[in-house]
Amino acid sequence: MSVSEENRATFDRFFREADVNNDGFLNIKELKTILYNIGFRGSDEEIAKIFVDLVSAGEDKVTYEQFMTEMCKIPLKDVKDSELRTLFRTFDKNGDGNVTKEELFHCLKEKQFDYTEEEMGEILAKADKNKDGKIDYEEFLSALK
Ligand SMILES: [Ca+2]
Ligand SMILES: [Ca+2]
Ligand SMILES: [Ca+2]
Repeated sequence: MSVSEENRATFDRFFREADVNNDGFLNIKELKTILYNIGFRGSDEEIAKIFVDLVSAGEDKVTYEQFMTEMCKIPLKDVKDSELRTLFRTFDKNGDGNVTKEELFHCLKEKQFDYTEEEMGEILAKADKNKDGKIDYEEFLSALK
């Protein structure tokens, strides 16, 4: 199993964003940031376990290649449904069950994703399968897969 091109681009972005000290490696704190970004809400112990799985024996940081190879083992679709719902709700500000363009833009900006208006439009268009201009929960789920 390999990371699809699309996921690779996403994880590449996550990696660069999470690598706050810019040394090209991820320490456990930086890994935690990534996992939170993809909606993982595990305990510190769970994160520590993932971290240990990722690093080579005796190392205390994750390389870019390890990260890319291993990320496919934490598929987004396996993140628990309740956690995805929580993530969905952070986008759906007014709680009506749909994420509008404005809500999506607002949330991505809030999360400091450096998307241009055009890129965000593309994300929305891609996720919005029934073309009603909004993302419902089902569309949200399939967009993450
Ligand atoms: Ca780092
Ligand atoms: Ca809404
Ligand atoms: Ca829709």
